[in-house]
Amino acid sequence: MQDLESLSARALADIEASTDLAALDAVRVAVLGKKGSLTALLKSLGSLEPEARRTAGQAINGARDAITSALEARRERLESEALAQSLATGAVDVTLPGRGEEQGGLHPVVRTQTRIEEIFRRAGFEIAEGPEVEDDFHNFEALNVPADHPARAMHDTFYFPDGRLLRTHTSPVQIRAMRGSPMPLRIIAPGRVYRCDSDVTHTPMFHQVEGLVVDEGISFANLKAVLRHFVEQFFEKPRDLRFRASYFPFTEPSAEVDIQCVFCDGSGCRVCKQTGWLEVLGCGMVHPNVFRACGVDPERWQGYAFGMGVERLAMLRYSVNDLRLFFENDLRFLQQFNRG
Ligand code: 2U9
Repeated sequence: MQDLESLSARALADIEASTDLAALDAVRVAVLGKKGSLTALLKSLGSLEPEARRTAGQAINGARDAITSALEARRERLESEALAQSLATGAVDVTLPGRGEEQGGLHPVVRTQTRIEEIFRRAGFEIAEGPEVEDDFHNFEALNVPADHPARAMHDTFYFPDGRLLRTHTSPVQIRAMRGSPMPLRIIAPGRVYRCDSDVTHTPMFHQVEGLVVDEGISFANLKAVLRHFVEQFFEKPRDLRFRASYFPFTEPSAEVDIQCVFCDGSGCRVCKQTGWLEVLGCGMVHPNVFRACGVDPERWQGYAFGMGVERLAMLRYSVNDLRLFFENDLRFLQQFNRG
């Protein structure tokens, strides 16, 4: 009985002295656990006479109830203290101003591509898309690029082991459109193209917008009018255009198009290398062999086509002097295109 009194007095004192839930639980285990001090007393009852066992048993049970309710009361107290403290330290001042959010923006190349698309859409063109993984027929054969043409060499084209390839221009989109829909046709084909080429002015992936118009009685004059309109819209001022004879396998005749320099208006500057002209486009009349490869009668239908590099136009529009800036994704560069 003496043991019981001192044991329960110590237990109650330890409970009161516990300052956190872990310490309190340690007290519970030390007293009421399987190997606890009170449990040991209960086990020792077996050696007593029945009368003494009953009296001692009642006393021990009474002590256990007192300790259990003391544990429970202390636990509630500690829990409410912990809650109060976490509310006090973790309080959120809802009246503080927010941290603000950075708004994302479109990449300058995408902005330029969309700008080009919109100009042609307003002029009555539809936007056509196609796969970036192409086959030899749509990327070369149907475009009158003979098997021994330098553009087919391994160093220009990314080939897959099965003979397919990454399109080197968006022209296969127009081939698919000509083969898949009735004439007339007035489409532009924007998108990524790939060439096995990488230096200061070339990246293995870049963006093109190509255009194709097929109708009866189409002439080079229609091509010139559309390109003049496009250049004026894109640079927001009328520009002189210069057509230099050139060669593409898929157009005949073909031309490269220069515009009056947008920085010096033609008087000569660093950007136009003192020539007064900037090369921005290639174009021509669709070659009869291309029509034939698409099952379109070249006696009845005529067409013009053109192509432009989106990165090149973005550089001119935004005065960017290094192509590689578009591909480094440095936020300090990119954020300049999304202010205001
Ligand atoms: C079909 C028939 C003809 C597309 C054309 C160009 C001229 C051209 C270059 C400009 C700079 C590519 O981005 S660039 O490297 N493109 O000069 N592209 S005519 O001619 C076609 C296309 C499809 C069925």
